[in-house]
Amino acid sequence: MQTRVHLIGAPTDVGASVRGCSMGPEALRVAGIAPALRQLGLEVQDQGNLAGPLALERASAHEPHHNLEEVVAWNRAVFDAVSLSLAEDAVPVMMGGDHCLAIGSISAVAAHCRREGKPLRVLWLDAHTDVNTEATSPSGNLHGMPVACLLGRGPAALSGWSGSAQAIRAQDIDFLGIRSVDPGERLAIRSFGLSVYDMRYIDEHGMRAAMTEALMDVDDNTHLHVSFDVDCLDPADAPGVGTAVRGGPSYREMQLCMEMIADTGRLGSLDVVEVNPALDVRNRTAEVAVELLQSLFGQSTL
Ligand code: 4U7
Ligand code: MN
Ligand code: MN
Ligand code: MN
Repeated sequence: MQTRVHLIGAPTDVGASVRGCSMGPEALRVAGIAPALRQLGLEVQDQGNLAGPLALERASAHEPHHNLEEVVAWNRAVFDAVSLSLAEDAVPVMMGGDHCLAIGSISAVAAHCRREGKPLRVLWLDAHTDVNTEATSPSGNLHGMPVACLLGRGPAALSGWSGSAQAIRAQDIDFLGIRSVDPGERLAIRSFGLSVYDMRYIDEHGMRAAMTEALMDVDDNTHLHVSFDVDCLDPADAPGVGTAVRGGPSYREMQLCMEMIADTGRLGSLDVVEVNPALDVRNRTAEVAVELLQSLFGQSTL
């Protein structure tokens, strides 16, 4: 893995209806994300926050995509920042912010991989599959649709950014920790043939088996992008999230997941999203996220 890490804050909550994850980047800084990674010998540069529009209260509740214009603006900034960081040979860490920012970050990563002729694999750690479309979304919130956008099923304004209609192919992404799937998402999972390691799978086979399979096709040349939605964790460990779902992986299981990713040595870019300090208890969720990132970047006990 490269030793240079760029921390990039994207304080957006325009993709969510529960406000507050716009405070996420600062919560991660207060939890010590930069020193925690420096301790591992990484060269860490905090680039501060990107700028973008606020989630304004307006009569948008009936639009099919809430705050579409704002989500586009944020993602343009994210796309540019991630592109630049990858061109400088660093590992960009997008500190969210809500999960809509993965549209911009993964589109930039996909474009980079295409230029470099590198295979891309995406690991989506989340309670949700985020593969809703305008037609299936129960909420209209774009943080529930980034995967659909990346697979070429989003609104035109959020499509084609990587230089191809689909930023990623269905076989390039694996989901882990899933326990909340909307009816329309279930159909999308089947029709795309998405690889989903849901909580039942983890219960029956264990985190080790699930991760071994999810990481199977990662080779020496692979760029691995991890999109870490902190609501993947059990809400007992990570209460500061807007869309909590009971029954997530334990703290230990999540540590193993991160350690196994670190073992590949292929981590090329990362999103850490959906930390919502307004709902948190004494910044516990950001602290847990930082501890997990230490494992993701290679910390081991012995
Ligand atoms: B997150 C939801 F209906 N599926 O689309 C939706 F349950 O980025 C939740 O994973 C989406 O936190 C959660 O609104 C988005 C809902
Ligand atoms: Mn989620
Ligand atoms: Mn797979
Ligand atoms: Mn998500």
